Amino acid sequence: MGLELYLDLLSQPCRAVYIFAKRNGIPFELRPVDLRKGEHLSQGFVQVNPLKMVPVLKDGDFVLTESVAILLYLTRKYKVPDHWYPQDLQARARVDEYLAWQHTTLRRNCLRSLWHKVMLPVFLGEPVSPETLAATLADLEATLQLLEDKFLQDQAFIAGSHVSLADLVALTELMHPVGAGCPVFEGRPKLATWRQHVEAAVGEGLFREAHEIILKAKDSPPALPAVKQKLMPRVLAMIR
Ligand code: GTX
Repeated sequence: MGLELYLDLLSQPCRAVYIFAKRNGIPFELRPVDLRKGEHLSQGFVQVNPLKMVPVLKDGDFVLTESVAILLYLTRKYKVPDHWYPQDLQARARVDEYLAWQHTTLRRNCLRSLWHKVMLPVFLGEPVSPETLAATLADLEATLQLLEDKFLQDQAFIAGSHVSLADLVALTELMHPVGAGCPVFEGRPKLATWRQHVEAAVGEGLFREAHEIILKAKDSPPALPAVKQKLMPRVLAMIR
């Protein structure tokens, strides 16, 4: 059996892995896992990943979780262009720096903005107080500012003049609040130009295809009560 990727493109880490594999012509079998149906909690999936999360890579008997580890595995196993994870010591360190920073900052705030603005009220039928939503969106704004000032500065891409894993991870993160209808790029010309550069480097068709689901997240039908009961504690733990 070749490479298998267990993904739901609703999830940002899954979109980064999917786009990276497709863009680099890495052959894989897609194993779709529908989070909104709770498929990641099924016995079959738990045998693959006891953490009950996507993305998961399976390469024969080797199973790997965590999107950053998966992306690095793919860059090392396949001959992908150097710019994704440059050999140059300091350019690579810039990519590592962003990948280490994003988990608890940009990713967290993008995830929270999607769930507080759209998924909790629409999909799980749980209203969010205006104060909570305002605080979430303020946190998002503060991290966007850091992305611009500290990581992007006046460069075309986070690691300099070429697109890297850092840009792919960052832009897939920003598409969460975009999917929730947040005006992430409005009044931020630097970020908007960077977005165009990253989309062009990734391929606009592939980028659009990977993000179709998140751009329609607002139209998610309400969860069935049994699914809601299973998902609710996990979602709350994830976005606290
Ligand atoms: N650090 C991990 C990575 O980068 O791979 C994080 C992976 C992760 O958070 N996966 C989420 C998951 O599988 C998907 S993204 C959030 C979508 C939540 C939808 C829940 C219905 N979460 C499933 C879970 O925790 O139940």
